[in-house]
Amino acid sequence: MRRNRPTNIDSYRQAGLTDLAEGREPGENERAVLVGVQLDRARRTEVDDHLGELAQLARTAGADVVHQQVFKRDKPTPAHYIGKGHVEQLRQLCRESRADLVIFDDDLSPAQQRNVEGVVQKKVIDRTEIILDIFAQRARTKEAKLQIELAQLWHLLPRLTRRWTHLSRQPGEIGTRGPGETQLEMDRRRVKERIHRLNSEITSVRTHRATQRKARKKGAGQTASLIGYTNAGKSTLLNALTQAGVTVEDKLFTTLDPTTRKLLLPNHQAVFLSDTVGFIRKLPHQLIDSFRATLEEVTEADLLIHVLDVSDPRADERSQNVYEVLREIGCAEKPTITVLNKIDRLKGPSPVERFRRSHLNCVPMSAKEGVGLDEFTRQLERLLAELLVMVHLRIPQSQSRFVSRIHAEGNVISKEYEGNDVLLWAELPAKLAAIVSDFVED
Ligand SMILES: Nc1nc2c(ncn2[C@@H]2O[C@H](COP(=O)(O)OP(=O)(O)OP(=O)(O)O)[C@@H](O)[C@H]2O)c(=O)[nH]1
Ligand SMILES: [Mg+2]
Repeated sequence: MRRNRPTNIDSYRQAGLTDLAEGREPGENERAVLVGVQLDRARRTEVDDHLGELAQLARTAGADVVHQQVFKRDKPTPAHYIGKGHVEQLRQLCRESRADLVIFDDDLSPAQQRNVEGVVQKKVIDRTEIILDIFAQRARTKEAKLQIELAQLWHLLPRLTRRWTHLSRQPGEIGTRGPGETQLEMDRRRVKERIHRLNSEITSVRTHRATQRKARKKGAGQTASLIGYTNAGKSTLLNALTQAGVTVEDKLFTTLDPTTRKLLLPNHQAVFLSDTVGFIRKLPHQLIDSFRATLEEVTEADLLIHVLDVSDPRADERSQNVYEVLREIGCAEKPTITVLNKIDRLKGPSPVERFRRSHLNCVPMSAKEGVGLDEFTRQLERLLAELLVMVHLRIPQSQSRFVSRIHAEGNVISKEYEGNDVLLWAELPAKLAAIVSDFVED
């Protein structure tokens, strides 16, 4: 969001509006007014907390927050979201605080966005756009860059269309054909072509990643993904466990690209730990779609490590947000360890017991100070040992005690006899699978 660093959205959509920012030296941060809306029965504290997170997002994107405003409304209006009177008020506010842009905590429709921009005469963006902007700034690898550009273009497409059509009145009227419309068609076509090209580039990068993942799987060892709300301490934990040297910062979305490190457990079992992109309340859909490849680390993992910042007063809501995303990618039922992180920051009554009641396999921890790592490793060993793995076995009759044990502790999928051998397909706890590994059939 710094001037002179146009994002894709900026260059396509905001070309005219960025120049409305007067009196700011090049290189200076943009001055932002944040807008929250307290609808009907929403609690004020909740709106304030969400606005606090928006302020963090704005700062992460490189803006200076000069004012935060909450408007009360029974329900949003189709034209301006906050209603015409409030938009006027907003225009005044922007003038007084010499703001360059307005950021809404709620998502605006393309029409609402354009209407508010029309009155306020400042760039207006919503939560989704600011998250997309941060991702665009932070993307480092080719894959992440492709994914974010794709997400931005999907977000742009309806806005591009309507931005131009609002200049015309009725289809067929004077001025609805001609260069404006041709330009629109060309822009739309260009964006669609680019989306198409990005999709095929992403597919080829994905194939490469899938091959890498397969190679890793072959080398045995189970996989676990570190997941959680952004800034919860996932990378700090990965570093504490494996000296991975991943960047840790008190900012949102520090990690975009997955880093995988091997952790050797005390029982000599190896597990591959992947650090992944953080989740956030209302993670834009375009991002979930585009980051599916990155999130595949999560969907393919044998086990999840949910890092939760329990020193955050909104920890319960954060946990729910994480589970919403997990449900969306079909991973909510995976075996999970919940790391109750940042206990060093807890003041007052400890929420640990409360979380233990609502979350499975909890480990209180301070990843930063290395507290709780031993208990975490023990839990990880225990859960990995319980995981079911599919095996194909050929067991000689002389070893039939193993067949009985497999029936008792695992799920037998199929069983056949061949000469003196028993051929089995079965799901077994990893521990038992290791014991019978001599009988694995190729
Ligand atoms: N006090 C305290 N701070 C912590 C702890 N763990 C992490 N932090 C701090 O929390 C901030 C975020 O840590 P990261 O490890 O970057 O968090 P992350 O979950 O990887 O964040 P993203 O990659 O941005 O999603 C940093 O300032 C860390 O130093 C902890 O146990 N205690
Ligand atoms: Mg991180």
